[in-house]
Amino acid sequence: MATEKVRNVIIDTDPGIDDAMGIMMALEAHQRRQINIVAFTLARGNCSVEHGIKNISAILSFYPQCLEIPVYYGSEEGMIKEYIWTGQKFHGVDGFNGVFHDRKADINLVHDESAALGLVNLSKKYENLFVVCFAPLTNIALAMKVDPKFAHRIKGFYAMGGNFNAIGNASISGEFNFLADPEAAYVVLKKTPSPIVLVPWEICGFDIKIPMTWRTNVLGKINSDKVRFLNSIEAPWYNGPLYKEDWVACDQIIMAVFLDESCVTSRKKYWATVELTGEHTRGQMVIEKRIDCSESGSKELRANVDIIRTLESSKVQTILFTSFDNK
Ligand SMILES: [Ca+2]
Repeated sequence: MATEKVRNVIIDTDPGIDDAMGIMMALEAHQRRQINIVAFTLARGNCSVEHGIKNISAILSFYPQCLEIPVYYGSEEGMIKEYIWTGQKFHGVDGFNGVFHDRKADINLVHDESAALGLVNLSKKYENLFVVCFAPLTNIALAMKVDPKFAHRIKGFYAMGGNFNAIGNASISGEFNFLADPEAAYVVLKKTPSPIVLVPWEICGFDIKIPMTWRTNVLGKINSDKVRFLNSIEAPWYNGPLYKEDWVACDQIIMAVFLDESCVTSRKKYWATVELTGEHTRGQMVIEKRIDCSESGSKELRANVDIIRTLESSKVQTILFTSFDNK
């Protein structure tokens, strides 16, 4: 039996709280040689890129063996319009809920090349390369614009973003990553040569049922400085309106899918785009559900998203737990 080649991966992130756990899951898998992280590219979203650099430095401080992984500055603004966050900033002033910590590391920050150009150049350097997107898609869209062949060299894109039933979290029908830069999401969906594996907001916010008691009493009780750090930055959310009986996890879920797709119980390919001008619906993902585009479809309506519809919660919990439980 041929052994599967280790997948190379770039993680595009706006390092907020759920990003932090998703990144650590990836770093744990990197140390196990399950995957090979070739770079982090930073985008503005949950926090500014400047805060993002501090946050990824804090995350990487737990992984001194991984400090050679390059970190690229990404765009501090959207493709066209500046996203104005009208509600309270969900990830706090700095992306980590403003929680005090003194974690930092001497990261391998790339000063002379932007994230978009980094994506293009790394795609020429590495085969079997995947991109996992935790952020607004600005860097990815710019890379696709700069080099039309870029996306063709990527073996697969995975992203948390958009919505399946027009339910929003950052507006009535806008999911945060897509709403923060709808033009970027539009470009990425238009230009991707193969369907992007997408975990939409509804899975994270409603459909996956991971009890808060499991998050705090099982995952949260793993005896590890990394888990205690993740607990500390997430804890301020627990008194808010979003967290009731079930935990809300976003970027962790797409990372779980990337690490072990056996947690997926149903998925379907669609043609989708993004609303750019609606008074209430800017940023909403619009999906062609009338026609089956999953196999062929017309040229305009070829499948460009592979939407995860259901996951086996217990399997996702196992992926999360075993990421951090190194016994
Ligand atoms: Ca994120």
